[in-house]
Amino acid sequence: MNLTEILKTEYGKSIPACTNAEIYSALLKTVNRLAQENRKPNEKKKLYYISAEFLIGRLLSNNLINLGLYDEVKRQLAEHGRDIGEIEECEPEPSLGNGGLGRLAACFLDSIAALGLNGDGVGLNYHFGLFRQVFENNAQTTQPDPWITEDSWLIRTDVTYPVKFGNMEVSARMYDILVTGCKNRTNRLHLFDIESVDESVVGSGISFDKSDIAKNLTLFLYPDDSDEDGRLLRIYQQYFMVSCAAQLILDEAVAKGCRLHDLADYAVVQINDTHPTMVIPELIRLLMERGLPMDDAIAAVQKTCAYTNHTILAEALEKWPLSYLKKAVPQLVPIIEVLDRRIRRKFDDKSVYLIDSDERVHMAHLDIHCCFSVNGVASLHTQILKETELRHFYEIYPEKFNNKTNGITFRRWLLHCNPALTSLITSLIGKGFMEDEAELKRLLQYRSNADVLQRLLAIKAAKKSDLKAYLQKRQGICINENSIFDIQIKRLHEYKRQQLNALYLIHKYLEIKSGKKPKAPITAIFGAKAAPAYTIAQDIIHLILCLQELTANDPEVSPHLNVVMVENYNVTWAEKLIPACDISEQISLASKEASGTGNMKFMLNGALTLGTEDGANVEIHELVGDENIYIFGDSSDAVVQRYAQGSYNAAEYYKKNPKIRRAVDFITSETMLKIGDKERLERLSRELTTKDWFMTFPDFEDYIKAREQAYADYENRMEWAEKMLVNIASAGYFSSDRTIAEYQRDIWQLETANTEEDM
Ligand code: 26Q
Repeated sequence: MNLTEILKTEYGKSIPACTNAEIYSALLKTVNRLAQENRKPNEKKKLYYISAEFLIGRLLSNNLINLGLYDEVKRQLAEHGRDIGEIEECEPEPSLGNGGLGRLAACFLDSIAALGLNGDGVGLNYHFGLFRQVFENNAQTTQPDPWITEDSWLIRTDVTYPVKFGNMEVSARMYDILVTGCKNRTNRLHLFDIESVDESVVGSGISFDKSDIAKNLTLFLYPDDSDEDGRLLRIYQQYFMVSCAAQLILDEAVAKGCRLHDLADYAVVQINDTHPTMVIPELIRLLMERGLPMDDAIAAVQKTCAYTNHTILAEALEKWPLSYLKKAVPQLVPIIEVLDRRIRRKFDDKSVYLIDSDERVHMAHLDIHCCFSVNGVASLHTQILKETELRHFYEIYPEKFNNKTNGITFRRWLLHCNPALTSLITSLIGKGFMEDEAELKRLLQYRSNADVLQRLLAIKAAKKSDLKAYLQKRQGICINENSIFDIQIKRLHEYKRQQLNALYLIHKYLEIKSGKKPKAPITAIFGAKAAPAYTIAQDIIHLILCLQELTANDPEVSPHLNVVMVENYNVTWAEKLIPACDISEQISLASKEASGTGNMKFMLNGALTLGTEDGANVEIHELVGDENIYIFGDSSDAVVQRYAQGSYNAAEYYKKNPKIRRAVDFITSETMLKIGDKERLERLSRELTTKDWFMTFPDFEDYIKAREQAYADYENRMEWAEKMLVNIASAGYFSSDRTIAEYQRDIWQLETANTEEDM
């Protein structure tokens, strides 16, 4: 590829004469042209990965890497004094996801294409994404986050479908984003939109007329823990998405000669959490409309659909009032009722019915009965599903349950975000690990090689100084690059326990004020968006922002401890934060985090995990061993038991433990009330002392101990570097290429050129 030539044709200008935006635009067009020229194999069977979220991040560099052009483009730019990093900054990041589940879907698309599998994503084209987070007066405010600019990766197709609701019909159009694989293969992410969408119905912030579905359907992605009036709209969105998906699936299958009975030979549908569940009754309905008897339609769909569960939090399992479904999608209700009646006849157990006694439809139940595969996303998570949460279903369908431990794409989370580390690894063990991630283990031979360990530390130090510069530029915040970078970045949720981290920081602040200074200075960094209607989550953000102000302005404290919260945390931020991290905070209440995937990205980039035995932390622990991770807190068994007995009493811990009391009392101290909002701080303090539903108090002392141990170990730089190396070397298992190979082997069974050799 010759950039000079491309720019000459496009603008009649040389590289130095073009603006960053012009270069970005030309590269985008070139990448899309090359990707479209790639092989378009039309294998018989195809995977449809349906998801309400695809948190794809910026695409330029990722696509250049996948097409094998990145180094070349970077070199040509550099020859003319241009920096590819600055070109990247022109790209707006689409915020088409809340967090882990959406990012997982994006990593999976990357790996599906990389492994040469015939699989496309199906989702929605939210014009304003989730929301853009802006801090004002130490609180989160929300703005629309438009990302569809003139130079967009979206390609308008001529595929359109009608979608009928109870009271109206809309017209859908399909837009595509190309998904580049590394072996000359291009898959697609299909994002459906309504033709009648109207961006002008958005008022101030992210408020808009929720009733005018034909205009607002694809404006915003709903935050988890959504408010009541958004819930009906969420059903409209879900049905719109799956009706388009179902029509696409049937059209493509029929075009390849499918007889409807044999749908499963042409399509496999992966249902990403319960959000796309209505694809099941919709496919049944459409098959019947095309002439299949109901029994045959149900049988065909059952052989086609597979379901992934991403949560054990009861409150996050979707249950839609039947009355909502009757209003929005009346055509599905008779089908759901028939399925429910059959289940009632077959099983004498209320806990597995589709429709409960309050007339609510349990979407997960519909998935488990009507899919041929049900999987959890980490080994502990799958075990908890089998033994507790979905026990009754596991007894009925043991053969359906399987585990697929999550993974991350190394192309974005190592090659792209940490080129220096990538080239160190390559210089030591070659490029083989890019194809076979297990080869990373070969790094272990260098665990006592002082030169290698020094280079590892130097790369980390360089990434820390890059982050310092970026934070200065973006937020005008100055951090000390010689401090320990201790980072917690993820959606804000009580079960993830950002409040536990904050309590530690208060504890540390109070120690410093009383003269006990830490050996090395500490920079505690947070990044998190919170659902606007989730009050306590907003209060926790407020607490963190107050601590940021407090530590920054106290000359006695700031040389030793700083708290920083990045604004509008997203994939782009993650790419800067993760390579710079020393300590990765993975401190959810054991049993609550299904897997976590940030934990894997940190590990791969040489951060050490400070975490509970939860989600994939358990597997990280097994892989690196006790010496190379900091594990604390109650086990998931103990937690499950404590919930079952209803025996937890936060007030008692508060009363009996002076460390807890001092830290909690500080939240509503004079010092804090001078900075923060009384109502917010008091509500948060009350929540902790009277409820503490996610049990921060029982883990507090152990957490302090583990964190102090990590900070003490950090002092011995060579031993620390060895721990870093062991983490990197052990991260191969968490490649999403491995995860996708398992989905392919156990669930999808798509034909590949050389199926035997691949596995
Ligand atoms: C539901 C109903 C109404 C509105 C919103 C929602 C909703 C939206 C998003 C419910 C859940 C989500 C997102 C869940 C999620 O991100 N789960 C995470 O999935 C990751 C990938 O498997 C895991 O690693 C995380 O542990 C899990 O929390």
